[in-house]
Amino acid sequence: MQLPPGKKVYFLSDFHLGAPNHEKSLERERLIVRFLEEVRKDAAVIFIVGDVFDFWYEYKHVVPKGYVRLLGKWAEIVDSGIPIHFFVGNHDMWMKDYFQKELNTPVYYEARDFTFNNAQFHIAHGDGLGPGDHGYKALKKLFRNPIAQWGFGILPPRVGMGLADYFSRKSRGGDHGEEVFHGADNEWLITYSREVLQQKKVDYFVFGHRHLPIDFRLSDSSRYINLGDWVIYFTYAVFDGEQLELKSYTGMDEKIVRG
Ligand SMILES: [Mn+2]
Repeated sequence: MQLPPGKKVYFLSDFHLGAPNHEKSLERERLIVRFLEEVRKDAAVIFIVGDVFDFWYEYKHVVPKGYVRLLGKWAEIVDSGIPIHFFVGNHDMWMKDYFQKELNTPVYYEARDFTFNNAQFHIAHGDGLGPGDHGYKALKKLFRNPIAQWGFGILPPRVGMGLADYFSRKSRGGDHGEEVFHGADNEWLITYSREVLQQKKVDYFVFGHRHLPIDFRLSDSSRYINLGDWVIYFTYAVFDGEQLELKSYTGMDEKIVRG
């Protein structure tokens, strides 16, 4: 896609709405909505790169309560002609067709490549990529299994959502502590990006999941961007057709890991 002059591509991820409680989540939701309202002025496309919700499960006729401000703004933006692309995260992979039908939003479960003005983007939430983490990869397989999903779906929502709440709390280790950069050789998504680079040209790898904003130079022509989160850092990436920049909406730019 060729961007019209002055138009930009925005990327953001890891809102974890619903956590840690309704009040705190609502505060972040309002901020996200404000951000989206600002960027729609010059956005050509918006990528939402997973973990929008701390937990999401769609029943056949029922979706989780809440999040109406975000979903309303989302619909408004898409209806105005700005596409929003959604990559599911490990916290909200249990999507069915609500986002596609109600919000006219493509939903991706795997990494995907996009081209804007000759720049190649490789985008994914980032969970389960790279070496190791075999326990999680097995769990993800189970979560993606249609029979397991069906089994969960026939539980009464009170039981299902209760279970989900328990597990999503557990998977966060109780709370979102501040993450630290483990070094280029120990960051799985850097390892993964380097492997992909052996096979094809990618200018920007864009992931979420890590909850740490990272802008890391992989080679002269390739960078790994981690979008951070909207829990602590409120970070997003913006591509203006030539340059990609990682920034914090709340002025926490000095927290971005640059390497
Ligand atoms: Mn996350």
